Amino acid sequence: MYMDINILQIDKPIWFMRQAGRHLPEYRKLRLKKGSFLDFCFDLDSVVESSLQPIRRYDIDCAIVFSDILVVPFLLGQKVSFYKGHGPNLESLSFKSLLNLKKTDIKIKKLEISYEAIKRVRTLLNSNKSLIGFCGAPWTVSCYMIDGNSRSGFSLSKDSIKNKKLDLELLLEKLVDTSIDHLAKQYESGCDTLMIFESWAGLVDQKNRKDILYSPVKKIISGLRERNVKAPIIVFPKGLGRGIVEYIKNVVADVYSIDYETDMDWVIKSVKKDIILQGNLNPEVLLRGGNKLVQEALKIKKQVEGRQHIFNLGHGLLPQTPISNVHKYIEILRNY
Ligand code: 1CP
Repeated sequence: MYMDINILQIDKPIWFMRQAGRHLPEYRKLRLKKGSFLDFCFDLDSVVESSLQPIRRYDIDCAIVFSDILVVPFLLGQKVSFYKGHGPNLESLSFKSLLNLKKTDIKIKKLEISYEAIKRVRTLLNSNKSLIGFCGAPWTVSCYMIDGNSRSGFSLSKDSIKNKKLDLELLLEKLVDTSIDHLAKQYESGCDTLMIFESWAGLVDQKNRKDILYSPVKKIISGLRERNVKAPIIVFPKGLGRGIVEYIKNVVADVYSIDYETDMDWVIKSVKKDIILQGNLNPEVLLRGGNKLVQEALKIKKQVEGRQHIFNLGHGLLPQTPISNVHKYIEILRNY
């Protein structure tokens, strides 16, 4: 598919992780029409509408396809449920069963709705806006597959690095293949930019990062390039602190999203000027607003002067964030 634009062709673009869903009243209203979260994710009109809502509200530069990183285990046949207020819950399975999971035609059909939604969003989105497709990085997705939920801090997953590393690596391989397919299909359907969320990078100790974090993500990126996917790829390894610099050296991507706990000044000093960064306002600051928001917005603008940069948060937009704060932040970034 021919794309007019991608995120790197927009001057200092602005968007927010988790901009769709969560804080918008129009999303909550729409969400009420469907029962389970997955029913919502696999309903064409709901996905199209919720992906476009933040663009209509804020006229920001990028839309992200409404979906979730846990559609991948679902696609592999693991039962996934979302309970309101408790987050996701995945069927408890042994490693052997996890490794035996296979894509089923029924599940693939469901995901076709996401790809159809991407085509529809692309036709409805102004041609100067970017459309982002995404998936979770293999380690982060495996954390949910192994532990079933995030309540115990992924103790089983951490334990598998120590005691079942070979099994874990086989699971990561499986997720690499499925993620390449899923991202390539999003690209072919009209996403001009792709993002890989590694929300739980910080759980992996230094000596295992090469095998558990870097290598699977590198394989996804090279697999996509082999399939002629030309979209810029944003990676978001959250929680590495200063380890982000080693990550940048090891994983060649187009953009690195920096989390809110990492000092942007320090990252900028530590990497070459042509490394493109995204982020990293603390979502709490956006939620609270006031003077602190103004100061932080001016600070990030100054920090990235003279660099190519993507304005965003250092993690997802929080559900209680007032809409007026989001408007204020965008206004400062664009006009002050
Ligand atoms: O009923 C609801 O509305 C459920 C809330 C919800 C929403 C709105 C979930 C459940 N997922 C989503 C959408 C979603 N998730 C998007 C698309 C919307 C957008 O970006 O605006 C994206 C990109 C995600 C990504 C995602 N899901 C991540 C990575 C980013 C991050 O926040 O670290 C992770 C870890 C998930 C898992 C997940 N899905 C849902 C929840 C509540 C969680 C977190 C669970 C936990 O760890 O406890």
